[in-house]
Amino acid sequence: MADINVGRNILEANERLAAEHRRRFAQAGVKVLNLISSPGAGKTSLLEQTLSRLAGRLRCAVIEGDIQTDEDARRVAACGVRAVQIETQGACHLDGAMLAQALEPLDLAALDLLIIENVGNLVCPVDFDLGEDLKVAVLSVAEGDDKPSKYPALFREAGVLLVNKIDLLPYVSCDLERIHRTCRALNPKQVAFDVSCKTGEGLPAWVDWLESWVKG
Ligand SMILES: Nc1nc2c(ncn2[C@@H]2O[C@H](COP(=O)(O)OP(=O)(O)OP(=O)(O)O)[C@@H](O)[C@H]2O)c(=O)[nH]1
Ligand SMILES: [Mg+2]
Repeated sequence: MADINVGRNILEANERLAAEHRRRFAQAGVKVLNLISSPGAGKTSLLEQTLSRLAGRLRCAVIEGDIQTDEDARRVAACGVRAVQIETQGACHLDGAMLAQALEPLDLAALDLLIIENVGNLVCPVDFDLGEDLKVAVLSVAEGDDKPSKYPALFREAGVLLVNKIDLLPYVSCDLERIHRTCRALNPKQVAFDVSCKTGEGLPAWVDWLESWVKG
């Protein structure tokens, strides 16, 4: 019983921080994405591909969440975009307190779009609101078409679904239509894109949608 209360207190404290972050983002006029997937689905690859296509169109920055290393922040910085790394030292998700620290060096008013790459995990990041405008779920076809039904919370809450690695479809057993059918049932308003960060297929449609969403 005590454990349950501790869990509730942690989530309530996070909700308060998320509300503060949300107010701050709105005041600065910056749109914020929370990018969530299991490890290796392609979040950083998607950032590399998206940010290079958005150069000169939107002013972007990235916050990278990883358990350890600043490898992903260095990959993003190589695209010419400001990246702040959070190393959670074991925590399997980002929370509002970690985000507050990562926001310190950023001038939010000088940005159009802030993308937060969460720690690779299909479950825990969904419970921790970061004050974002939109959750974006990334699922790679190599993970299996049963993932949206087995881990429904993310696919219910995400406003956008990106199904990545479609270049691998000939080599893996994945019913793409099953993924879309399950996600449509969980969230009928969800916008979906099938993409490959390796071949570039599907990425222009996603990037155009993102630009319109930020400017809209
Ligand atoms: N074939 C193929 N490989 C891809 C694609 N996108 C990413 N990869 C590969 O998948 C691996 C993981 O990609 P990352 O972008 O690092 O994945 P991530 O989700 O950021 O991983 P974590 O940050 O560790 O959770 C890398 O070896 C990428 O080159 C794709 O569309 N097709
Ligand atoms: Mg990554």
